[in-house]
Amino acid sequence: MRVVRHPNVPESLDGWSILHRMFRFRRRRWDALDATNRTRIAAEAVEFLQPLHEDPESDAALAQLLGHKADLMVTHYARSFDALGDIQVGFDRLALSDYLEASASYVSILELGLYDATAKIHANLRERKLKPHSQEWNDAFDELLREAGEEPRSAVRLWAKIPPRRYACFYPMDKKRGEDVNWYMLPYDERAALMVEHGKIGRTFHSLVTQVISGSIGFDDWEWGVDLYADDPLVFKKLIYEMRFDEASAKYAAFGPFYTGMQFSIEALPAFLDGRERAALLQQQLR
Ligand code: 76R
Repeated sequence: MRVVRHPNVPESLDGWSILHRMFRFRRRRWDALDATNRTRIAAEAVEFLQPLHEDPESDAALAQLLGHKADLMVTHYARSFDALGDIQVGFDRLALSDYLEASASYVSILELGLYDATAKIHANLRERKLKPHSQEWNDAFDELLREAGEEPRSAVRLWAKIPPRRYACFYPMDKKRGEDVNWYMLPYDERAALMVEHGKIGRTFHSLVTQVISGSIGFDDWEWGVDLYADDPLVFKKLIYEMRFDEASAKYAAFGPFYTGMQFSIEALPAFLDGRERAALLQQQLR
């Protein structure tokens, strides 16, 4: 997408369109249903969600949430907002929707921040003495950005499926824009240096947590969505606490509501709805 590249703005690589939906589950009403209807309604939902999970063009994942904010989080990945729209309508058409009440949602696009690469691109174009925002400058910019996006590591992360780890934590966040403390008024190099520090702390948790950062400026009420996935929920507490001391978070971050819970496979949806043994949920391995 051609836009005027301002040297103060870090570029990003953009991947999946993401829709998070949180629902309250009307368990007492569900339990009042007879077994035939429960089986039929649950099977219809599985039949809708499983192909979205298996399709390379999309993904869908479920998590049982803890606490009063919601009982079920449905995460959808798609290639476009249009496709997310179709998925939203399709889900709402399921008979299961009679037993769900939307309590929150979040719209974002998976992003890889490019503080480092953007600075390098601007330096490269300055060296080549291209006139800023001329046709040649724009073309060279697009070319360098495309190269960054084609790096195998980036390409994989932009279109990776929802991490199949048992514990999930989602929260939206902002970088502060206060009168005194304003991330967006910091010089580029300072922000870049803070992000390097942020990345260093993050990487000490590399194998313990899988993070998915999605940008939501212009789409939703906060600026980023943060999804964390781990095999042990304590990892979230340790990681997020540690980051609180890092300047990028300590001084500049503001957080929205946190949603925490356990992912389970789509095949295990009937077991979740019926409130069957936890073992039945786990038996269906996430993949
Ligand atoms: O993508 C990368 O791995 C490169 C380094 C990196 C960037 C650019 C990175 C690494 N993050 C980046 C960007 Mn992050 N991240 C958060 C939070 O709770 C808090 O205090 C903040 C919420 C966590 C827990 C986290 C974890 N990160 C961002 C951005 C965009 C900012 C911008 O563009 O201004 C936000 C909002 C954000 C927030 N980050 C990592 C992690 C972890 C664990 C890593 C290392 C990943 C790994 O190596 O596996």
